[in-house]
Amino acid sequence: MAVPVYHFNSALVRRPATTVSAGLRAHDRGDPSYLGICDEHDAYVMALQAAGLQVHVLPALEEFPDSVFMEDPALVFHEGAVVLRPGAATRRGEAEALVPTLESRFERVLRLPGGNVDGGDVLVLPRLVLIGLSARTDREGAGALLGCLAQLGLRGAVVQTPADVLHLKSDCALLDEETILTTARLSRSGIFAAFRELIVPQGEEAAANALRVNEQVLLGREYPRTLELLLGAGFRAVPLSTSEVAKVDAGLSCMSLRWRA
Ligand code: CIR
Repeated sequence: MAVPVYHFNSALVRRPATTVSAGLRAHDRGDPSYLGICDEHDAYVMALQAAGLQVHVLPALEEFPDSVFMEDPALVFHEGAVVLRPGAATRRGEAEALVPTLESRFERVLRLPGGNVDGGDVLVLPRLVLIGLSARTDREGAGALLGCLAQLGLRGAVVQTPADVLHLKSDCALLDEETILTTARLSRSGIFAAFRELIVPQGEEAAANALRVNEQVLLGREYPRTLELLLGAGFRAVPLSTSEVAKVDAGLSCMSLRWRA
């Protein structure tokens, strides 16, 4: 049987920059505190290690406030890596900065040939990679990414990220081979019709940015009703604080690149 796509043994993370409080955000809820984000990041790294991953910690990039959200500038798979072109101008240089690290770890490192794609818009499912069009990911980039995926022997499909939602994975996470955690607004699009869907309770939409890693599901500590939902469905949920990263529109999937080496 194929290894589940949420089974990993390796991860890359990047230390938060002291400039992180200047990170991009759609609505102002106050600046996050640098030390608060460091605490959340430390706990996140420990949770990945506790789940069995070897975590390689890259140094902070002070010139890029959002660089701790290192899922956005690249994609990694067992089959190889893809260097992306983030849709926000202030984040473009994060991709180039990752190239030497990726080249030292992956035999195949492809580069998105055109358009823009943020990794947060890419959801890896058991037999398909979904690419969500959003304010950060355009049609040209999604088309170019389909080509890169094909080169790696992977199949992709393009879907729509809901309006006013930063990234596709702001609103969904794969929980197991047949189950997705998602918001009501994304569920309505029908893209997960082939799955069993667990819908996050109203008011806890940001909880959908969860992360299945091996036997555990990392979940924002701020979402008790979603925690109950996951525990009730038999998942081993690990609550982690995300209140500081949430101030710059981030959650648990954004802070690492994960793969099975
Ligand atoms: C941004 O707007 O790019 C960052 N402040 C947050 C990125 C979060 N990344 C993600 O959802 N994959």
